[in-house]
Amino acid sequence: MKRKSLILLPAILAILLAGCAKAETTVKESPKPQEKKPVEIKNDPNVFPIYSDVYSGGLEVEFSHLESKPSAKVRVYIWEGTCSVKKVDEDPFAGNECLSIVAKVGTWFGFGFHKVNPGSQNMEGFEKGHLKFAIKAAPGAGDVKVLIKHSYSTESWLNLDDYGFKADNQWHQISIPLSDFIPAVNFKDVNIFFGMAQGKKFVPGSKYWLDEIYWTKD
Ligand SMILES: [Ca+2]
Repeated sequence: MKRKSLILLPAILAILLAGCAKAETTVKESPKPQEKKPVEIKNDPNVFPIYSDVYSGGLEVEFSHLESKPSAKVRVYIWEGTCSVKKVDEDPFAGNECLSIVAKVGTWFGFGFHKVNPGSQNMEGFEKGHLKFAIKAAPGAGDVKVLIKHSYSTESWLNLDDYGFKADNQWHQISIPLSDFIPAVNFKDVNIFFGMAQGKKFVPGSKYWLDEIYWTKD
């Protein structure tokens, strides 16, 4: 009798282990309910928010395709209708909302936060600072580059590959020294605070999310 039990033991263990393994693979997280959390608004003289629902102290922004704010000092333009830009509340990097960007079919896409009324801003004091933002990209999305436009018509672009961009469906906080932009930014006369376009490779339908875009003094 004892001998029979010993022979059966490995078989029983195998069945138990198989049961455990199966249980692990079928576990699913239940979806979290969407709820608006109160956001503690921060104010930091070293942070100039371009798009944020966490930091105050920025300029009024109008998304020209979504709303009309005649008093706005910054206007988001979608260049030649090449993408959609929407405010969404799913999985923001911080606060309660972020931007969802989807490239349309075509050969390129881009959009930017343009200074308006008037079309120029003196940003002296940010020479040693950073352009900071969080970006998430769906797997398969093309790479992207970012723009600061200054001196009325000078465009300084930087490809994000060197700054931690990955199309892996995860948020990545990017921090670019403002002194890295070439040609060097003329801080007295900034016309576009932040622009984004496809980098080396355009993939129609690429999906991106952006959140918490700031210029910082440090
Ligand atoms: Ca946010």
